[in-house]
Amino acid sequence: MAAIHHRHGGFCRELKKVRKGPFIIGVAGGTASGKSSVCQKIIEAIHQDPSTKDSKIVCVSLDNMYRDLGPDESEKAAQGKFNFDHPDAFDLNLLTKIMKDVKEKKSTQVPKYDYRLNARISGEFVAIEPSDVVLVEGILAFYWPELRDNYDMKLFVDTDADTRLARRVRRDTAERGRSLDTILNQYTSTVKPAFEEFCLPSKKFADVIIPRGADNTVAIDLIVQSIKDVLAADQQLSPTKPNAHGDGPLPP
Ligand code: UZR
Ligand code: MG
Repeated sequence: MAAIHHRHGGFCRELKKVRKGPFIIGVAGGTASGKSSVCQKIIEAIHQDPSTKDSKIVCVSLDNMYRDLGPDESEKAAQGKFNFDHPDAFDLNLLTKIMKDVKEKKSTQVPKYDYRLNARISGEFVAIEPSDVVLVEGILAFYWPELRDNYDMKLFVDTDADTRLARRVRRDTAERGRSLDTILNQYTSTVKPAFEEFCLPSKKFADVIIPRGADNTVAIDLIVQSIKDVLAADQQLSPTKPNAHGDGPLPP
């Protein structure tokens, strides 16, 4: 975090920790805890505030980072028997590459994913442009140290398991074309055990735990305020970048 000091009546800037790339926020939590909604609310709040509306903020979802499955695995997935909640289901190479691009403020591409087919949509990508703030959300966003170590802030969305299961049932029937039976089988056989084995232990890495997810407007407001503080500090420390009001850089 940057600290700005006045010395000898002049303007002296002292950088305690230099952060060259974007401000990266990891957002973890169990399935259907409200991770995407929390990210959406943060993005909306930053866009709505006149002082930060021109800042670039983007969300990268680990849901798009599942690896391609082999024929046997695809067959299992179609029957609701493939474990998508295990770290092995993800493409760690892709994750690492996207993280590297994001950190270096390079444009990058994230594959599109189809939950109905349990597969990436071949040749279709979402472009991620260089941004000032990057949210990285997913059940296992804190799991791999090589990913976790990039975050400047870590949020864990902590919603009760019964609330999450109720939401998951609604979402998977409405949006992912699943039967109630498949959802409940998958939940008890893989989703819940993997949550307890891989996701829940990663809560200890969180800086902020958000109970009740996106309903927790007080927590979201506090987080948004600290992101605005970071953007304002970056603005003052970046001599070439005009701020949201179009003002020039500060005098040396
Ligand atoms: P969130 N998932 C699928 O259901 N199908 C897929 O093809 C890929 C992922 C599920 C995954 C996990 N588990 O629980 C959930 N299963 O998506 C993570 N089974 O997404 O964090 O939005 O709930
Ligand atoms: Mg999600």
